[in-house]
Amino acid sequence: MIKFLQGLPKVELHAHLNGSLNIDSIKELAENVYGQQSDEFASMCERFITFKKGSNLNDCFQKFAFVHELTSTRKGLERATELTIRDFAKDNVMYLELRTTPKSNDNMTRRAYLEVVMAAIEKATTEHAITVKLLPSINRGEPLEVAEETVALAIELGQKEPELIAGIDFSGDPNQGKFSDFAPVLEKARQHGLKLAIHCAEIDNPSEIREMLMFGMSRCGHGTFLGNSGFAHMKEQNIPIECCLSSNVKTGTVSSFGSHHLKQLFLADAPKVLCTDDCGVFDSTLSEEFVLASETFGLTRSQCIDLTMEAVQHSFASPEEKLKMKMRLYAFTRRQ
Ligand code: 6MZ
Repeated sequence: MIKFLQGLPKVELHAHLNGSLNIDSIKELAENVYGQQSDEFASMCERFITFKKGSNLNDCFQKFAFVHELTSTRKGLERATELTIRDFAKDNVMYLELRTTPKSNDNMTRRAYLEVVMAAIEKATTEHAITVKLLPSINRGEPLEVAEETVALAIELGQKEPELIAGIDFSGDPNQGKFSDFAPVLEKARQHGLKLAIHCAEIDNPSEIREMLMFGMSRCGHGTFLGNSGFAHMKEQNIPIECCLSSNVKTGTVSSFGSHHLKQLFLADAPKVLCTDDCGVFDSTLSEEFVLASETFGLTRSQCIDLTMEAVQHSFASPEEKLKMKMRLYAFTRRQ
């Protein structure tokens, strides 16, 4: 089963750039770009992927600062993007939607941040058999003006490169910021044809969950606390839940793999996709997430193929790109 899942051409729809760099690539990046090679750095890498029992979302959010330092220069960001794409391609991911929060610092404006990532995606996709789309992220912990700048850039750059910029991600620490403050800027993005992937119900916040469901979205990140009525609503609206098993269990929002809501979604025949979230931080790969799901819930090969087909369907790819992915999946299935 493991070999089958590694070979399966996969679709990753929920991956944060700075959370997706795996530990070997972090070391490679640090060495290539910054000449970093100390024992202290190696022990920082170990701490980065270690989640003690009882860890929570807050522990997870503190980890991002480590990679953010390495991607705070143009060169670092460019290499990190290339390495991340290379690693997904190595895991036989044929289609990747990468999210990232544009950041400004002494080295780069938010515009430059996005331009560096876009150029790196173009380069990496000529070197690897993978299609990549970009979703600029709004970090709900940052001021509204930052979100407005991000959306304005996504609209402008998306008009120049519509095949590359597919939508907007709304993410960040769910204990920070209010969704209602960001709803108008998200609506603006939607009016301009950008799809919305919204982190919703990652924590139990019933009034915000209600607001988000009324607002609507193209895909729902996590959906952990949606409950039965929320799942029914998502099914009715054909909105898939992006399920991230290792992420949810390691951050303690779900107590065990066996109690993950992926099971409920299967039983309810509700739309769902399997994703990694931050495969670097959570020390996983998409293949490993499939292995986890198949071992925990007894998924068959054919259910894993169906799950991938669902991901193709719910991706922000064009009809032609979807057709190509389906052909690749059929070809793989015939070889089994
Ligand atoms: C919410 C998350 C997240 O944007 O710097 N991020 N937001 N929930 C999660 N579940 C664990 N995992 C990652 O990638 C890292 C950023 O993505 C968001 C956070 O804002 C984090 O700082 P980028 O590439």
